[in-house]
Amino acid sequence: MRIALQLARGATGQTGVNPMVGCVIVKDGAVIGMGAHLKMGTGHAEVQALNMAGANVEGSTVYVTLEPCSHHGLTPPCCDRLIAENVKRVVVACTDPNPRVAGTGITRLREHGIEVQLGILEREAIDLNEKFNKFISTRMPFVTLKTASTLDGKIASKTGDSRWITNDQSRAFVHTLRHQHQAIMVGVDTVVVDNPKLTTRLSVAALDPIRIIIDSKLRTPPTASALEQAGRTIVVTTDEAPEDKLEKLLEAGAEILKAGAGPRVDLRDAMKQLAAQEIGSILLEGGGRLNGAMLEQKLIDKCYLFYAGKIIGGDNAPSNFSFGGFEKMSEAVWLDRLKLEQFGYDWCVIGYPQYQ
Ligand code: AOF
Ligand code: ZN
Repeated sequence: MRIALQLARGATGQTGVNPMVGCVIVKDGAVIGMGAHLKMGTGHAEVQALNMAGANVEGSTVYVTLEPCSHHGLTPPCCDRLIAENVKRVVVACTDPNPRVAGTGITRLREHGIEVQLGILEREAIDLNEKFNKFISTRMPFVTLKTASTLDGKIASKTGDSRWITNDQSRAFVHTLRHQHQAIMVGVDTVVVDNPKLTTRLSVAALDPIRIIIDSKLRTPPTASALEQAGRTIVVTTDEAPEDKLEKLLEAGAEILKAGAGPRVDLRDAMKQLAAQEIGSILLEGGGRLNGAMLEQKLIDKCYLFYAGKIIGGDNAPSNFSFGGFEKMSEAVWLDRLKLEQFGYDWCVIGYPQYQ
């Protein structure tokens, strides 16, 4: 199962709204097949491993990190193939939260006399697919927030200087995060001030996320760097969006998505519409006001808060979470399953917001 999990992890960032799944087939003490689900629409892990094992598979044990599917999606059910091939035993790490599967895969295998053992390395397998798990059960994207601040929570100095707060090790890791998400989202102020490319730049081959800009008044310049990059850029605005600006952005290659009647973007509705376009994971990269609004609306699932060992001060210097705030300490959002990771002299606080 550990090898199967490792195979699954190899496809990080590649599977879109599908889960990462790995499979290892063992017979008479020897590994006869291995596989992973590499990309949406292509063979599932079990099928890849069965194809490798060939004719020799009868009576074998199949280790798979997710319950074999029982439904016809883009590919036929893995269960049927396992039954047809007469495998003896299937060891499963965790059940599939997809309502179209949800235990029916395991039941079907058992009904056909296949021995099923469930729950081996279950925690690892569930955590591996935290984005898929949320998307498939709620039809909302899994949103990961990344911020880079000074120890006093500032994301720029009082004059607006922000290059750089964190070190190059931290910034390199952010590109790994971009690769792990289907989309990257920023507020229009970040586009106007920083003019970021919003692409993934790693020393190894990586996938660029879809770019999402939250922009109620369509202040995104049609010449913005983000619009010049290959792939999709979605500008999210409201029904009040000025028509002339909208036309110019469409001409510049942007897609427009309207969420809410205005004057501000309805973020929850935006998330719903993005999920309907099969965007299941989003990396939110600020600025402070968008971070604050997303937090206030309970739309952030996971945080990576990078802190450089610096204090910059400035009453008007922007903060990593800029919103009205709560009145009482007891109302604060707290982070569950908190972890601390060091990147050179920077620290990253990782956790899952718990909303009250
Ligand atoms: C498995 N093994 O390797 C994967 C599974 O559209 P399809 O046919 O690719 O089906 C996608 C669904 O199948 C996905 O939502 C999830 O429930 C399951 N993924 N199942 O047995 C795999 N990737
Ligand atoms: Zn399957």
